[in-house]
This record gives sequence, structure tokens and C-alpha cells, in this order.
Amino acid sequence: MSSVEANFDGLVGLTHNYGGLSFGNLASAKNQGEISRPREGALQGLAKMKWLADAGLVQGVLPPQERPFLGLLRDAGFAGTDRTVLEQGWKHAPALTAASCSAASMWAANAATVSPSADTVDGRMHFTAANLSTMLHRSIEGPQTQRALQAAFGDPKHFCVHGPLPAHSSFADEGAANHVRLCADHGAPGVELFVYGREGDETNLAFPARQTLRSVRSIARSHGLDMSRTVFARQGSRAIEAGAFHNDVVCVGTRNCLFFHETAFENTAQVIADINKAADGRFEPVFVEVSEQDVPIRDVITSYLFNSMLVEWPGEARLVLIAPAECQNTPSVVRYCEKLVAGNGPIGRVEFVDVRQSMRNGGGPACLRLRVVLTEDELAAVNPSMLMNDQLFARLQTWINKHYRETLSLQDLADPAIIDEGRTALGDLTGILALGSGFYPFQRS
Ligand code: SUG
Repeated sequence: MSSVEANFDGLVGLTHNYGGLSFGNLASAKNQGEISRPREGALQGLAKMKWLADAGLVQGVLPPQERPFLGLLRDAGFAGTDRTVLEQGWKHAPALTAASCSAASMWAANAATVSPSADTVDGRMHFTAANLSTMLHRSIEGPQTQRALQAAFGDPKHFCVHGPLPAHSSFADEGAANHVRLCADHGAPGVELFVYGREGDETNLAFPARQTLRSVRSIARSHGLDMSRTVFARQGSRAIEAGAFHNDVVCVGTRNCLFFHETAFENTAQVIADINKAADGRFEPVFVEVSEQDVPIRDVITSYLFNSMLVEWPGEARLVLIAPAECQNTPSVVRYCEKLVAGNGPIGRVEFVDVRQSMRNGGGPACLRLRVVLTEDELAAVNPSMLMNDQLFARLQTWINKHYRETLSLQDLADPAIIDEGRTALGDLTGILALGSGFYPFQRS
């Protein structure tokens, strides 16, 4: 049966802002306190989805979460009406309250780790919602992400959605951003590559390593993966210290192609040997390694070259790299891309996409999407209201233009009006995406 690699993108949330909340993410730190443009950000993300859907790729939509998330402030002891909780939060615990307002769930590559049914022992697709336990503002996403995945992939005959791993540092998990799947064909059994920055509790780098070996081993076990086709690789400490807080900032892969920077792994030769061994007899992996000499790691981080989507474009023999527009401003990257497509390797074209609002928080085109390989039967079992088409595009465009603020400063987030503004918008979205009753916290209280 033929399978496709679908992309499910997170919609940029109503409170998209530059809080400077992600230590080790250089763009987040650099743009702290800037005024954001939520409407523009959401429309940029939507345009990317529409473009790929129009090209014939299967494209899904994941809903933003309710923000501010007053549950966090209530857990921290603030009480009273919703308005009082937010006001008191800003007055007495501003950092915590800023975290409760973050729209970071838009970066769907961090929503979950996904193992297609061709790889799992029970023949179902497995998802593990990420606990995102390293960053406070992201640690509140997991349970609602699980609900969103359940809304999209609710049929237990085909899908199994696991809850987040335990919320302890040794189980730190940031989802598919540290996971790559290589294969001969999407529907064939593949090699799953899990990348971790530390084994468990140790903290030995200047910036946090957000994924652990304990977490990825746990996920591989619960997804029922064949260990002979599973590779665990340590992320390069040089890359983490240069600002590659997720592996997908230095590496992307699809089909039989792994495209990565020379600093991506602690021991590149070992990773290549392990992947070759795991793929043996099934497919011939192709490794496209970019040297420090061609593109220095600092240019990798500013341009986000590797936070590109590597896709099979309908009708094209070679893969297409969908890179952030910022790549066009980095001479070493421009030169490299010209050389890349002029060669006869697996990548035949580079396209640039404008997701600047997200990029300024360290989220490129690949961060915004979660890849889900679907057989025809599985695709038929997905919630159809969450799949992009002309009608959904038009409805979401109208919804964004109606509800999103044009600009947002950190002070604006202290205005209690944003609570109801958000709820009204998400109430409408619940209907548009057919998310079911009691989907959002405010709909359950
Ligand atoms: O977790 N930025 C996100 C960016 C996530 C990018 N995802 C992948 N690489 N897959 C993060 O660091 C910034 C929020 C702020 O500073 O307001 C933030 O959370």
C-alpha cells in the first residue's frame, strides 16, 4: 500500500510574543522584548501550509493551546477569578506569568515523536507527546498536545497516542526535533534515528541539552520498535554550545537521505556506521555532510539552513529543501545551496519560505511541522476537518484576520482582556477543526 509523509503544522498562537524564554536558543534571547506580530506570524504559517497542500502534499493543522494558561498560575498558588489570577501573577511572579502566556506550542516538531506503523510491532502508528520538561514555558504543553493528537488521530485501530514521559530532567524529551526516519519508501520498514544530548541527569554544557538517552530509549520501547533498525546517537556538544538546542537545527533527513552539519553528532563515523548497519539489505543510505569550512556553525545557527523541510515534491525525482528565507542573507549558505543543487546528489532544488515571525523565536520551517507517515487507510482515519484544503484555508484565514492582534508587546500580555479574546477565538476554532467537546481547559471548567 502506498504511504505518504504528511506534515501537520502548528498554528501560530494568538499570544505569539518575544519573551526571551528559551535559554540556549540564541534567536529567542536576541529578540527578547521586541514587539511581535501575531496575525502576520499566523498568516505566514498558514501560507506555508497552503503552498504545500497546493503542491499535492498532505497537510494537516494542529491547534494552538489556550494562553495564558491559568492552570500554571493556579498551581503556583494564585487564586480568585481568572482576571485576578492573571493580574496577581504579573504583579508577584512575572517570569512565571510570561511562561503561562507563551505560544510555543506552534513548533509542532516538538509536539511528539512519531513512529509510523511500518516500524512498530503492533502495526499501529505510535505517538508520544513530548514533556518538554527543560523549559518552563514549554513544560505546560504535553497534556494538551496529547489531546490535540487524539483529536486528529483518535482511531485506536490505527493510532496509539502515548502521554508525556515522567516530568523529570532525566526524561527530558523534545519530540520529533531530535528524531529522523530513513527508509527506502515511506511505507516500508525504516531506520529510526534518535538523537540525545545527555544520558540522564548530568549537566555539563554551557547550554541545556534538552533530550536524554533515557527518554529516547523509553520511547523506542513503548512504540514497539525493532532495535536492529533503531539508532541512538549523541548530539554534538559543539553544536549545542553554538546554539543548536535541537538536532533539527543541524540535521534533517527523509527517505534514504541524511543532510547534516559536521558538528551535528559527537561521533559522526559511528552514526554513519550504525545507520548503514541498521539499513543493511533494505536501502542504501546517502549522507550529505556539510563541512565547517563550507558553512561555519555560526552561519548554520543564524541562517537555520538545516531547519529546512526536506520533501519529496510530487513529480520531481530529487528531493526539495524548503529553507527559511533568512538563508538568502548568509553568503556561505547561498554558495553552498548553489553547489548542492548543481551536483547530482539527492537534493535537486532549494525553495525559500518566509516564516520570519517564528524564526525570530528560533523556529524555522521544520520546527513548525510534525511529520506523520500515513498509509491510505490511516489517512482515511484522520479527522478530516484538520486536513488542509481550499475551504479550510479560507476559514482559517478569516478566523486569523478576525481574532489575532496585529502587534503584541509584553505589556499587552498583562491586559486581562486577552483571556476572553483568546477563548472566543479558540471557541470558534474548536468548531472549524472539529476538535470535540471539552477540548480546551476553559471548555472543561
Ligand atoms: O523551544 N522557542 C522554541 C523554538 C522551538 C524550535 N523547534 C525546533 N527546533 N524544532 C524553543 O526554544 C522561544 C519563546 C520565547 O522566547 O518567547 C521558544 O520557545
